[in-house]
Amino acid sequence: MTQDELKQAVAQAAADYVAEKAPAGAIIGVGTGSTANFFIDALAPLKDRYRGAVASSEATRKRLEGHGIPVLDLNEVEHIPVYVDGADEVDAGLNMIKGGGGALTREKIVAAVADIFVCIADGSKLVDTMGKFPLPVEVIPMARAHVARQLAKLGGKPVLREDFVTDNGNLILDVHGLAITDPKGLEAQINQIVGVVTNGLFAVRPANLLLLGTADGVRRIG
Ligand code: ABF
Repeated sequence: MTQDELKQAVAQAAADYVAEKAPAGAIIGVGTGSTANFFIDALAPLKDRYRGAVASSEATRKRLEGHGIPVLDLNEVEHIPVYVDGADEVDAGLNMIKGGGGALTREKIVAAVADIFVCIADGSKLVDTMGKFPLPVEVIPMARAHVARQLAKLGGKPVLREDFVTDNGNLILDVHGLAITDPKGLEAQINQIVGVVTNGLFAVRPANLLLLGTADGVRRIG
């Protein structure tokens, strides 16, 4: 199977899971990236069952609207039973690195509201120790150099993402060279740096379920 076929398989499994878990009329949280895009496509035929979706990025909002799925402002939504999103790396504890697509802040906000976080990924994303994928950190532009110095003190090598501005008008530092043995601790530590908006570690609120695409089918972990 190609990587896209693996992504499609987990996206369909996630749409089936949502149909099982989310009551009719529910609002679904929808993530960002190529795997999440396949999920949006799999959700489209069921769209009349749901009231709509909350999007974790402008790109996702456009794709949902392209399918005729209403997109709601999170401030008008009290309850999201399920949020489905991809990841750049995920470990056996369902901690994740996210933000390769730059949407980490909105993704973390929607994840915080959702009851269940379903991570969808092809098998290449499952790792023993996270950190090979550079950890994205969203920063307020005037704090870029300060935050970079503090991240270097933690042992990483921060690199400014070139020609990139987040949906929130901020910058991304991609931190290379971290071996993340304490994801929860590191997430909290980076959040303490003044000028950091969000970091791409999702460990304080990990996924509840991982649907992993493998050659043998979709593995459910969690
Ligand atoms: C988002 O999309 C991310 O947080 C992660 O950066 C990325 C994964 O993208 P893909 O599914 O294209 O690998 O979910």
